[in-house]
Amino acid sequence: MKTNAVNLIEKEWILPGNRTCPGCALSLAYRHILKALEGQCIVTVPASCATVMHGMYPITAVNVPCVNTPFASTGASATGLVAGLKALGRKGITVLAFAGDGGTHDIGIQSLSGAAERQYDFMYICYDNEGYMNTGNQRSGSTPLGAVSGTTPVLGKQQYQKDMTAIMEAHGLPYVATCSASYPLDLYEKVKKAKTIEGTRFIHVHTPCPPGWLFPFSDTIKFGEMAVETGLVVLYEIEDGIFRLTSASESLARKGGNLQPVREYFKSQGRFKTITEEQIDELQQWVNARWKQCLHRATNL
Ligand SMILES: Cc1ncc(C[n+]2csc(CCOP(=O)(O)OP(=O)(O)O)c2C)c(N)n1
Ligand code: SF4
Repeated sequence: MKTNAVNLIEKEWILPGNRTCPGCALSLAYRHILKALEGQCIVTVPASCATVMHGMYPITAVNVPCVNTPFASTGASATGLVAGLKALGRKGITVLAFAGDGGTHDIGIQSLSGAAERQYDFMYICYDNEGYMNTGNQRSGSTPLGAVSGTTPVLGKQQYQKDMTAIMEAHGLPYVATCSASYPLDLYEKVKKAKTIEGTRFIHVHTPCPPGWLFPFSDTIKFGEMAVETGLVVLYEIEDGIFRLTSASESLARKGGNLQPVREYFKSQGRFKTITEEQIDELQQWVNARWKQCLHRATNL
């Protein structure tokens, strides 16, 4: 039976009173990830908003064992945990690496790539708030073209986002997927599926961030949905090379494949205050071309 809001597991592994901002999509995503793993995991987390959420020893808001690892070594830390569990003969525990886009697309990419190439048996989930948010929003490899940040303060970022999921797919992984915190049941189902697969599994989760993106705290879900409805984020999974659109992206494709224009998404966030009409047009063309490729690749339409 498909999971819905009524039959979703009730137990919580994220306790009340954590230190994320109001409207934080990272905490919403993490809540559903831990539900899907039923708490049977050891997490390794590099410096990030997720570390802040875990809290300072001996007080924590997250009821699973966690290693705080240096920024560049999340992949290496995960391989160590896998080796440790193997040496102890412990089975049924997922090693989960949970890192931001700065810790994944940029600073942690070499240790992640090495671990994935060796096919270590762990799940890596990157929550993507499109910047180094814990330190006040510096630009990352995943910050969108045109976004103003602490390190792109005047003109906004001049480069496109790095497609981390495509990079991980190129490692020949048994499972890669994209998700959005605005579609938590899709995320939940994907983590549940990934839990049963052996080898390195990579899941990328889009997690809007109100203080970094400069929109009201109450609009987190709306912006996550807009990203999917415009095709800026496409929800899919690739299992043993088979590409499937899922959730809202699958529905959009089935209803004729018409995306919402991207303009409103950019115009309603403070971080895009300097974006030009040319950049919006460029981004629209980029989205259209990528969506066409996805429709072409999808095996489930
Ligand atoms: C080697 C190293 N460099 C810089 C820092 C400072 N630092 C801590 S968290 C952080 C931002 C992390 O960004 P990201 O991985 O995107 O996660 P987010 O904060 O957005 O959750 C930085 C730069 C650090 N802890 N270690
Ligand atoms: S800065 Fe953004 S990602 Fe970090 S805790 Fe606040 S809302 Fe969440």
